[in-house]
Amino acid sequence: MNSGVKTLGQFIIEKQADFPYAKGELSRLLRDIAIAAKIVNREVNKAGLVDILGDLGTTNIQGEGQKKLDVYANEQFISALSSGGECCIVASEENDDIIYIDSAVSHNAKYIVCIDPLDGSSNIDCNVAVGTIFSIYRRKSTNGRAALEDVLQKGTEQVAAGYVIYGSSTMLVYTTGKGVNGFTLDPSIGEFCLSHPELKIPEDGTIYSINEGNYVHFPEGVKKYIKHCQVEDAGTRRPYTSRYIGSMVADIHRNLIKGGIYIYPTTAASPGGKLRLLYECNPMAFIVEQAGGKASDGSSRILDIDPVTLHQRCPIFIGSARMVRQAEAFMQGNAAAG
Ligand code: P6P
Repeated sequence: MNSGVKTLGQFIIEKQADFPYAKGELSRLLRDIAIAAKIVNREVNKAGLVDILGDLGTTNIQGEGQKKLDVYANEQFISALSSGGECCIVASEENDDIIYIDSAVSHNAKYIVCIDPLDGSSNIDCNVAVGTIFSIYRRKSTNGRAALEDVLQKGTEQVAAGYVIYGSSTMLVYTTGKGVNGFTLDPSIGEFCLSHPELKIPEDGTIYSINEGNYVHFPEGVKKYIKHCQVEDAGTRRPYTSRYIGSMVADIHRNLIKGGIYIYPTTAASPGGKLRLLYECNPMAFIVEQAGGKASDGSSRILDIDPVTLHQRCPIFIGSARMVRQAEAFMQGNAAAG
């Protein structure tokens, strides 16, 4: 291996010094997640060649049809977290209730993992990028079995968060609260290698990501913000670019690299927003804030929302700080188009 290449494992060990109180548990937990991501990546990459495409004929608590790969990915992450021994509870988009990891090695594990094992999976059958999103908390309770109260913590309490994007290449991007780093999977050695050190999102951008098919039912502020994005002033300003993949991880990852905003507001079908707070909005908000961006529900910081239920949803405006502030101004009626 090229001596200049740093693997995820080497990086995690190097950064362990950032957490003097940690005895390596978080490092091992991150490595467990990376192992499962490599296994899921192998199946995602050969989807279409094996009988793993398409629907399973079941629905999850969200009422969404489960894809075979959704369930496969969920099983892989739960298995890796169970055998790794550092996690005591998993909260997954694919499971109605929290999953207690009661294996012998995990009985006094102190970490909670909230996960969307395969986000955007409706895109799998048409070969569009999909992702895994994870959020890690330390349990609050100090004795006995961890419980739902240990899971329902504010986003500000996260000790780590990350995503895997299974796209033209497979990347793992994560933060432990000390910046954001991106690792690209090198299939020739089966390792995630540091490729995007200290990722920072541009302060401003000209890409907006939103499903405009829901325009009629958008809040007025969102409609005005979209018109603001489309304004063309001869000589001074070109219209923004609209990019919407239908896979949150892919849209937010592109905006992280190039600058931009991703918005999933309230809609007729999702009056409380579509994206889930614990395993989609909070982890992506932690990452984007750590990269210098902003994430709100249109008025309040995502990370400050007090969770009440496991699968609760919220509207989300996330990306370049100036764009999110502008969208919030429209939502609060304090901005004019143009
Ligand atoms: P719509 C995928 O189901 C997802 O949770 C996000 O990844 C994506 O951005 C959004 O929902 C797409 O939703 O309603 O635009 O198809």
